[in-house]
Amino acid sequence: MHSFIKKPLVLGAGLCLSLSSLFGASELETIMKERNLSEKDILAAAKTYQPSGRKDEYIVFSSGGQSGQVIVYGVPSMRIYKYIGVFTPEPWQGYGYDNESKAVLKGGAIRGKDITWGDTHHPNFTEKNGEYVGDYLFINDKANPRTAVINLHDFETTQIVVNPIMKSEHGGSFVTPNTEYVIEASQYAAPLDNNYHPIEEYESVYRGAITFWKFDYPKGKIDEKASFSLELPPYMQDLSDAGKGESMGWAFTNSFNSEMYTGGIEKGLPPFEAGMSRNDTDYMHMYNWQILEKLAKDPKNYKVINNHRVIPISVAVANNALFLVPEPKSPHGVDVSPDGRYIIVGGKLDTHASVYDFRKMKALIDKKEFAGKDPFGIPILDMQKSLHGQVELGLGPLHNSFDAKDGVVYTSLYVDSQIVKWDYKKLKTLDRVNVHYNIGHLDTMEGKSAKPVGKYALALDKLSIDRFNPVGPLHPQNHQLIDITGAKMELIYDMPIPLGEPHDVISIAASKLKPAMTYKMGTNSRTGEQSVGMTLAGQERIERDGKNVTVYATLVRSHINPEHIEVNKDDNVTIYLTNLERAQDETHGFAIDLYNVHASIEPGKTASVNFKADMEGVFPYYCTEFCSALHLEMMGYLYVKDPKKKY
Ligand code: CUK
Ligand code: CUA
Repeated sequence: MHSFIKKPLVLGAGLCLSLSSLFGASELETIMKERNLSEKDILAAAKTYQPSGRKDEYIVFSSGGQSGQVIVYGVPSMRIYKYIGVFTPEPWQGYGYDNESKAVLKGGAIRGKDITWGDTHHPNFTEKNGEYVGDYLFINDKANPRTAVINLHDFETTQIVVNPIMKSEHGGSFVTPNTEYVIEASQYAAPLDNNYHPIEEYESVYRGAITFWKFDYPKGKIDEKASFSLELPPYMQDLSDAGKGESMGWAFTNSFNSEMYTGGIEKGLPPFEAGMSRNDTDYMHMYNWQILEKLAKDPKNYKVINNHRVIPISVAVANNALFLVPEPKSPHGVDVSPDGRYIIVGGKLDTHASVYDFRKMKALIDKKEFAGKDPFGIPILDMQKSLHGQVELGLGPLHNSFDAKDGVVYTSLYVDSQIVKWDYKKLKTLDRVNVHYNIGHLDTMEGKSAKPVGKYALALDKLSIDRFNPVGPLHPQNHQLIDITGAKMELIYDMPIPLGEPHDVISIAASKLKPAMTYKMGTNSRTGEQSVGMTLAGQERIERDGKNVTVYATLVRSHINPEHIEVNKDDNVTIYLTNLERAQDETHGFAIDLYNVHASIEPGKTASVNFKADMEGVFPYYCTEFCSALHLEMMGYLYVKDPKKKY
């Protein structure tokens, strides 16, 4: 430590500075000694620390796992900026409490049942020519097959669509290069209809599927009617990726139960895990959505299941739109290279990553040279003839993310707890770094786009074990930041994630995001349109129509108008709340005590709350954001009178 102070410190930018000329050398030395910090630690801190007011260069959108939310944080600081309510009510944002967001969550109800949680996995941006646009984000719910649209104009969820045929999914939400479709692949095979079918019908009735959600860009919404699906064998489809560049029009989906094993541990049969990993290979599905989209226009090419168009396997095969390629058993991630030529597959139970060459696969298809057919008549390409090559990376390769440097990719090793840097063209490993512990996904900056930046890698570690202060048996997960600019990868930050299992992240240059600071006055943020309840100063009023009471209220520092609302017991009360502020960050909240009512009203927004006044009494209401020195005075009273009683 002593020698470090005398030695010149080499800073990240290659700048050579004598430390003693920068700081009181003795003070830094003392802190380093007291906190037991090495020179490497000081460098890591310098690479990640943001002085107050300094902005991050990249913004990361992370799945919030079982919380059903999306987490937004910055790189390199790893500071968390926001949790976005997506599949789950979120009180701070009024998400699931005001009428506008209730309508969004209602879109996620399944067969009439409200679902109040989600298992979010893969966030993805809208794309243009395979590059991230940064105006919308999609994320899937594995548990309850759903896809959500988040408008990055205000970082609010504006739509949830329910998959009409799947009972489980995983390979969502992958976006085609010009956001033509958002791809959602099923996971556990199940009947596509909603009826009971015994497991004996597994091969005849249970199915996988790919749904192509049509994104209506001008509306910023998924068009459910224009969306369709492709039927697939019951192979337990997994992750997916859309082709780009020379593989434009194609998409790729892994699977892990080509055995079509149906379990039965309770009857003394081998468990699923054994039966599903018997074969040496499983299948990568390769399908052409440009052909399928044309097929879906003609009723003779599809069947209708639950009011949704589904193209049968046989139709896809007859039109050269569906093929299988063997891949090492129980694969996981499938990632298309930035130029679209190579497809990299990680095999959980294999030490290799397999690099497929789309050009070779396409040539086999064009020549109709197949190695065979699966039981459903799908042509199978020869594995060796499809491969560019395989590289031994280590134990449990899962996911891949690309570098700006041609041919360079980073792969997570779940079992080895490492990230490997390697060259998928020259088929050789370059470097490896330990992570803590059991990494799932990883991400390099814009690393899954057609123009990866690289620069930093994020390791999304499933276990943190001993990395943080203990907080009970349920440990936080660990997102680690790695500097990948040099020849050696350097771990520079650990961030505990206290919210679900954040499977996957996607990163974007902060400069590409252009969020609004306030709303146009009277905006219903979930539709983007002017609210019917927009109320300007002087328009505040209470209207009664039989038992329906509608309040048109405004909020501005530091009062709510009106300050007294009187209704009869069992009235149906709707309160429109317009925040008249034009200054940024002057959000007002609105709560009615004891009535389970809350809303967040950002400047310009109109939100509404609705409740049945079924409790008699006096109920204070107030602003829940500390918005001014007279914030506590920003209040009023709701009076609920029983019309049958004399007071
Ligand atoms: S999955 Cu979790 S580590 Cu859902 Cu993308 Cu691979
Ligand atoms: Cu408005 Cu506190």
